[in-house]
Amino acid sequence: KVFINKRIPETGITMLEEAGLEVIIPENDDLSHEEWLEYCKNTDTILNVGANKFDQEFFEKCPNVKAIALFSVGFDHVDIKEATKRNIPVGNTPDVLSRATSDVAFLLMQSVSRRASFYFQKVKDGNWGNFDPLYELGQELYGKTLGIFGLGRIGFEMAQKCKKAFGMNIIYHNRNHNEEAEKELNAKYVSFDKLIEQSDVLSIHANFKPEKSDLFNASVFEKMKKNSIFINTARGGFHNQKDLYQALVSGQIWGAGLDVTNPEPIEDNDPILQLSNVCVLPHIGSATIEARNGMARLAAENIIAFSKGQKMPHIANPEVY
Ligand code: 8YV
Repeated sequence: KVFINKRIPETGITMLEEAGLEVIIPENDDLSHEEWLEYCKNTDTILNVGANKFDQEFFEKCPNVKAIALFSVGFDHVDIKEATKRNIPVGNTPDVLSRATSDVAFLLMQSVSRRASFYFQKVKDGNWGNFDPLYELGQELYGKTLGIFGLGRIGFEMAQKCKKAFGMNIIYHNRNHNEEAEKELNAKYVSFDKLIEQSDVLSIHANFKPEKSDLFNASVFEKMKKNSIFINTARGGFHNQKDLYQALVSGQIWGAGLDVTNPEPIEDNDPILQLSNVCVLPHIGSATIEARNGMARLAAENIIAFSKGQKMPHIANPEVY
């Protein structure tokens, strides 16, 4: 039995059924936390869509769970230590969404640099405006410096696009050196301080961990360039949204593009939504037909491997083996 809390692309469901597994998808797939827990208690194998928390409470209340396959690459919502301690493999969906997510980072960068969402809103409001040589001008990105925080698969794709499209210089800060990026993209490893001081566009592509909460806060925005654009398509927890708002209003930085917010969904009255130098999207990084099909396939592969007593091929806690 596999419990899936929300309908995923048919490819994944067909794979599971053809492997002889019984798939349980609730009619109403907008479950409350309690309803979700109730389903989890009665299943041993879970394919999970979204950011439901697999925390101490979960593991205590659902002692029958034997495997978790996430429909996401990120696993910051899972207590990985606890899962590993309990011998539970946690699968994820890397690679298949790297292009789509980096596309959104690239799109936000361009939208902000040319004020696209602001202008689109004006047109929709029936406010085309008169030609004004000085009004809300954008800035070009050619030859500027892209700083990547967390240069893994998604960061690499973003760096590659920016290099090709705008000839941008790439600097990055990461746990380890990324030799491929250094060789192919001439990317330069720099300290965190240098990253924030030198970037014209700063884009986050790291895995989120609680100790990284609010890493991008007032003291960081203060050190960034006045013309800089802040892009976050990773997790909203990385930035302090109030500090970001202040930095944007005071002109400490030039603009921001967010596909992830803090909290999610963003509050309707968040003043950041009123700013002309901001573009906010509702966490659509992986929202393409191609990426979501790939995610469904990888999650199904993980469940099928587990059901056969094999190692999950895409695993967030390989140490479980
Ligand atoms: C998912 C994501 O859409 O993969 C991730 O980590 O953030 C997105 O691709 C989201 O987590 C829903 O499962």
